[in-house]
Amino acid sequence: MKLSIVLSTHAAAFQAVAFKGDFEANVAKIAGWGYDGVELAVRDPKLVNAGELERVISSHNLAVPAIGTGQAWGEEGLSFTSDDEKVRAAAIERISSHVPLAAHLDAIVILGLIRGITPEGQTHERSMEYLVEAIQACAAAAEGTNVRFALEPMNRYETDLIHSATQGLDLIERVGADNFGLLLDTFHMNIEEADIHDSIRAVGDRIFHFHVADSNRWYPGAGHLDFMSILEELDATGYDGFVSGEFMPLPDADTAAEMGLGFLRAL
Ligand code: LER
Ligand code: MN
Repeated sequence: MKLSIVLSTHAAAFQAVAFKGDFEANVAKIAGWGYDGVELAVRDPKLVNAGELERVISSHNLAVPAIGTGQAWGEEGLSFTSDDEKVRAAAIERISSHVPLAAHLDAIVILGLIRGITPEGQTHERSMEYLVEAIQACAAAAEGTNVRFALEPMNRYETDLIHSATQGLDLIERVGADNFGLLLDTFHMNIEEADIHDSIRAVGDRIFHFHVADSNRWYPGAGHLDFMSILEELDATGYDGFVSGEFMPLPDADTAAEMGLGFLRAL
């Protein structure tokens, strides 16, 4: 099992990003604990020095399995489903601008909060149409590259759009692109799925990436999820990607990162 943890390239407002601050020192710590990769949270690839980033990461023998993009929603309000055409276009443009960096790092591009929330006065179906169009545009922008996009079903308290694996699979049908799949996150699945195992099995080879946090969004082992059976189910799908820690920096970021890794390795 290849394990990674989320690391922001800049200070991040999203509270489940465990590591913010000094990038190189954090990469060194993550490698030192024995993680195999770092999942990068990048608000805008323009603000990232790709050469320097790659130097730091490869000097610690780490992979970058995925790039998270949600800060563009959290900090700039970019959204695939805004009622403002300019905002939708800017969101598509921003996600498309991740393709060269993702291609270089061989990383999945995550579509999480960038899908937005249905604005007042707009129907849910209109949001879904915008969402499908936006993902199709991004998928087309990555054609001819190795880059794949993974939409993350997220719990009802964060968005009204795509909560479950079933809804994610319907969206895959509507989008109709081979380079589009899902990111499953145990924290969200624990809230939304009737049965986490059935959902993992149903998504199967369309699982492009996998997030772990326990039921309380602390590190795995700190809550009541049965990670042994969850990871066995994931393995049975043939998934050979990373299992990526995205949990609260509690009781502090270093302790959470070490405890989560220790718990998962012991399994
Ligand atoms: C992002 O990966 C995620 O899981 C969301 O809960 C962000 O708010
Ligand atoms: Mn997640």
